[in-house]
Amino acid sequence: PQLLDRSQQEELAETLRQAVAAAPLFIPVMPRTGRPFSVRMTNLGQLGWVSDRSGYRYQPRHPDTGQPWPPIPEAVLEVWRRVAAYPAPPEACLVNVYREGARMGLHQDADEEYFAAPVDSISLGDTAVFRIGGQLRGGPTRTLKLSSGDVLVMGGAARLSYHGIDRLVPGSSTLLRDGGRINLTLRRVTRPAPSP
Ligand code: MD3
Ligand code: FE
Repeated sequence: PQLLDRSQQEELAETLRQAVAAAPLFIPVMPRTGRPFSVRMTNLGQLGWVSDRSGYRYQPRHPDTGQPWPPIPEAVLEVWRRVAAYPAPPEACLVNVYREGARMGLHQDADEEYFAAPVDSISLGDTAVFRIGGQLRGGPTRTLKLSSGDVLVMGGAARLSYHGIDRLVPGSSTLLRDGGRINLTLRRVTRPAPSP
């Protein structure tokens, strides 16, 4: 809880505004059906997660602009170094943008080639009701609120747990002028090269 103080949150929100200007938000769609997500996304880093009619995958370029994703900001890499307890840097930073009414259904993060590194997430803006279960679909779940400045580290057995966002708590934060929530999810996608 509250790993980032208010001024760090404000600075990060401003940095993300600049990144989103270079790598515009897009609305992912479900594979096969083409049903749109209620969350808008973009990515930072060497690899970005995308979903379209052909499937889910990581790719080095923005699907609309064809440009490489902007770099992961130093302040975000610093959070990873503080909390990940993992020697190699993240390769992917998915930026999820929620407006009131947006949600994310229960899923596993399993599109990566490598699961030994944790996934870290940073929350900004309105509080979200986050749901987490075990490694099997259909098991018991519980909810947890994620507030602006909170950082969640999912490592070890939790790395493959089912999770999602039920809803936002509208008006719960003044960080973002238009309300809503931004979540950054930091991941290793590939196995890191052995270090000396
Ligand atoms: C638990 N994002 O992008 S972040 C996602 O708030 C995603 O936007 C949510 O789930 C969001 O895939 C939740 C917290 C999170 C991230 C990764 C996890 C929880 C996790 C990986 C494994 C288990
Ligand atoms: Fe996820």
